[in-house]
Amino acid sequence: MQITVLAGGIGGSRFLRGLQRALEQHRPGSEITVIGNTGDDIWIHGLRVCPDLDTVMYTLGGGISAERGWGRENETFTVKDELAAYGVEPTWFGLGDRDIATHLIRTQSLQAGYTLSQVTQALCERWQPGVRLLPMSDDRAETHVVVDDPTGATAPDGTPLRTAIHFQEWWIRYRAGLPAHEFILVGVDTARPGPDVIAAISEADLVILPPSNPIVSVGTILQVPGIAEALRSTPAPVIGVSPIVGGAPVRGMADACLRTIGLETTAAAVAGHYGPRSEGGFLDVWLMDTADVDAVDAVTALGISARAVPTMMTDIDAAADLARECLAAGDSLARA
Ligand code: FO1
Repeated sequence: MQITVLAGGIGGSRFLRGLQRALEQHRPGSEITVIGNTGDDIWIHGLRVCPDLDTVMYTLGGGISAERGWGRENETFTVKDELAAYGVEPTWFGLGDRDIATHLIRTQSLQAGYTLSQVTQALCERWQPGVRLLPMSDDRAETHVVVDDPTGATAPDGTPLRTAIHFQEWWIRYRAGLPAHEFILVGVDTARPGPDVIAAISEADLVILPPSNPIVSVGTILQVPGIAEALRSTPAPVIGVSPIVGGAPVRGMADACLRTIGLETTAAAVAGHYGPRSEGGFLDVWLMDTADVDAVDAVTALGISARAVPTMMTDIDAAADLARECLAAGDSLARA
């Protein structure tokens, strides 16, 4: 069975670990292709950092920091502290010493002319994540956030001046606490889907939208020209899992992202945002947590089949149970 997952960082990676476990038990020989979000990518001290690709690679490769959910286990931040001692900005980004090796190889390889897809494949040779990890694009497409100027600068008429900061600065330095007026995917107009990305969606037996951030992770992937169209038209069932449980994001700050585009922080609102396949949207089935069982009717009324199942991935077994629910939902559609 060929399964394609559009994934962001921590939530998507945790889901993927469960999916691997579920497939080992129920569909051995299946293959997973992950289309990874590269909108979070950033140049830091001359190094190209790809947070969501690395989070998937480290999590599935066994190198992730379980405590943080990102970066390496047994990490130290000596270089970061030394840079700060020189007064070099940014000091807000958690650049780990072990992590720097990944960024050095990636940066040197990109500068030698290799594509991000080729570099990612080479890095995965070491980590053996057990999935095919495809960047959504080999072209630069970075999420920037339009905010009121953090210094409080105003125009002559007293209105706050707006500025665009990199998503990582908004997310890490400001903890998504600066009201975001808009997300802009810089470079997306000329970005092309990475090699094999469209085929991974069109030729899949099942496509899953895991509980990643629907705006700045899955939403970013869907903005790369050609990808949304491929998802709308794939013959494969498309199953989504709500990242919102009981009116709050399970992790991260997706609520701040939903607010920016005027969506309420509910499982049903996110389902509506993705939309039903039958009306040009992306979802055949929407899995929400049992805490949101009351929203099943509202989502069904949108034209999306909805189920309430346990979605809290408290450990790999729980993630595997959730993955099995996705497989079952896909089966029920494939037979239909
Ligand atoms: N997240 C943080 O909250 N603080 C950090 O200092 C931080 C550093 C970092 C370094 C490398 C990396 O791959 C991820 C890192 N993240 C950090 C997580 C990252 O900002 C998020 O995982 C995604 O970009 C948003 O999902």
